[in-house]
Amino acid sequence: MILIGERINGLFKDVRKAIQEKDPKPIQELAIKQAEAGAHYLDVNTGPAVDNPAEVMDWLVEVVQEVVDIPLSIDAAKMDAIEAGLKVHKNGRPIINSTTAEAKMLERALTLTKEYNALLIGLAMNEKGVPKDANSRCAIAMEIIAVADEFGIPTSDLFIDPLILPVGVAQDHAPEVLETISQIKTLADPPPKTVIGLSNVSQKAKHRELINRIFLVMSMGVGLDAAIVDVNDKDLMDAMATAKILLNQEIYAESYLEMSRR
Ligand code: THG
Repeated sequence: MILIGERINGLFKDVRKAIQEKDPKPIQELAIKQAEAGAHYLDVNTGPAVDNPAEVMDWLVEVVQEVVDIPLSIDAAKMDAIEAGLKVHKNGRPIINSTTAEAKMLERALTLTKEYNALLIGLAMNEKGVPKDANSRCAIAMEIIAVADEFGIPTSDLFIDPLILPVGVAQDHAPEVLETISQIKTLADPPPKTVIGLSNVSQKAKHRELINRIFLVMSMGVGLDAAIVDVNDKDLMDAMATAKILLNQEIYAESYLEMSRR
């Protein structure tokens, strides 16, 4: 499993406050804590409440790179903000998070993917929004895969995100997302990777950690490759380690859980 740490996101109050006060400290502490917990990438998102997202993204990326040397997932709704992050990114290959299948945005994202030797997350949504059923999500994924291929981007550099929504808002989407994850693998050879923003599933719900944990292992069971998660949630990480054993992705030993922790 490719782990992308979710915590540096302006959706979180502490991060929003640090951004407003231009205080690098809390952000750098979160970066170190997630890298130490085993994150392979750190997602970096300014949050929706800033009026100069490109400037803030530039600052966030610089601040994070002062303390960790893992690559970043540059997460923004506006491609200008993503490009600002890519310009200053220096550790390995960044992830562009993300593009929809909307033609203009997709072309710009693919151009940046090439220019910065990045990986790209393509969302299973277009100008009309997120469809419910797996077949429609896969059809959109296929469009992204086809255009990426025209741009000469290897499918293995592409992540498809079926977009999981809060279970309290769109419960009927959850099984469709699982079905999408399993079908994506049949769309191309080699197939693209799959990724989800796990914590979306439990937003506004009461038993957040339990819901996250169960949906992660269900998604792993249908072939999920990567997830944007709270890598500091110990029960979540234990559930993941156990799922890897049961999926025969790691060799079982009595001490597998201790070995998975660091
Ligand atoms: N797909 C892709 N990227 C994504 C998402 C996705 N990036 C953002 C998001 N979804 C994944 N990251 C988060 C981060 C935080 C939360 C959910 C998903 C979250 N935050 C608390 C909340 O909103 O209730 C913050 C509250 C607090 O301050 O504690 O739930 O799907 N490609």
